[in-house]
Amino acid sequence: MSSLFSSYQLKGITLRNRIVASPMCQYQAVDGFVNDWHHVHYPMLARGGVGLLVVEATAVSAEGRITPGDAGLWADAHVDGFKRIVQGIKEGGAVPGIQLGHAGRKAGCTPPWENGKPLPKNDPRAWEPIAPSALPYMPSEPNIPRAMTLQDIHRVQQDFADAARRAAEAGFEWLELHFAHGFLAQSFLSLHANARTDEYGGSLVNRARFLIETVATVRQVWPEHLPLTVRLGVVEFDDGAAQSADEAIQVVHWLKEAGVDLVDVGLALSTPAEQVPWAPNFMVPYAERIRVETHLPVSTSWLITSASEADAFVREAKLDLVCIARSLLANPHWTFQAARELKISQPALVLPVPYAYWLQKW
Ligand code: 536
Repeated sequence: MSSLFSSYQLKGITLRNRIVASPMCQYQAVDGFVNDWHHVHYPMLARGGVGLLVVEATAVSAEGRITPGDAGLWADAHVDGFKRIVQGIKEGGAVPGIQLGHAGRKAGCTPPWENGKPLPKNDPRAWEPIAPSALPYMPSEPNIPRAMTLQDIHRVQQDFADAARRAAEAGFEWLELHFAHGFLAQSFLSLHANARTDEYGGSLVNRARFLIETVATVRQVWPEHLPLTVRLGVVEFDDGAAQSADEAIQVVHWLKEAGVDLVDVGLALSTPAEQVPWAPNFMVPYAERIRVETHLPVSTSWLITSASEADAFVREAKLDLVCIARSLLANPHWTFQAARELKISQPALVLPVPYAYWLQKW
């Protein structure tokens, strides 16, 4: 039986345990370039003992940034900074992963601790977002995006592939495409954002086309032996919640055919009218449903904080991997404490030698 501290293999990659450091935006980059903030932050999380560490949402193009501080991989010059991060993560014993994204109509905002709203048009840092249709996310804060032409669609798909190639060059071994949270890919799926009348709008297969084609394009450049995963928003918590969850099953089947190896089960967040039922572990049942009905491995995040519950989700085959986010910011050694709590006999396995030595009799 698998448990939280069993190793896990997907394609040619083996994780030391089932704990994933979930991607968490830092908004500390400058022109997409990572810096000392990231060079300390990521190795610290890796040393804490996680099996997989997924670096924050990294923009595939400058206009795809959520904020001016997003990390980016839209230029070859960005690669070197990530090489150093990859090295630090590996030295910490974790597998280095990265999430690639494009924020679509949610691009061009201030960081959430300023107000998270669109930069005013007259701000020198502002830019015009692009989206499936010219529909803003916030009716009250109009930041009307430009509707993408077919040429834009194909260019952004190529941007995803180019960024994936750079991620592989930097040494990342696990790729997650951001298809959630109302960002570009999710907004193609959502009727709240997509009013297109061409082959990228209307029916479910048309609304899923951008996602499926993007996976297929990335799969061509991302090494075959390395996992290609997506974070998919599988439920829109609005009046259509049941329908969006049913549709997600079909979309996952298509993504699987296109080459996806694992789905991280996330939220759609495509409309400010959402009513998310925040509660401990609330996304786990959705992940389990995707796993049972599509036979793809799954992970999920969102208010999973207890080691014994995380362990039970793996033992009961509800999740293959458990993503931990804010608990790891609160305590980068959450994994070590989880190992103690679960009475794992060799906690040294999840600690660097100098920490393991001093903590062994502690
Ligand atoms: C959703 N967010 C997701 C982001 C960036 C900002 C916020 C992303 O996927 N890049 C979120 C809601 C509540 C708590 C944490 C994250």
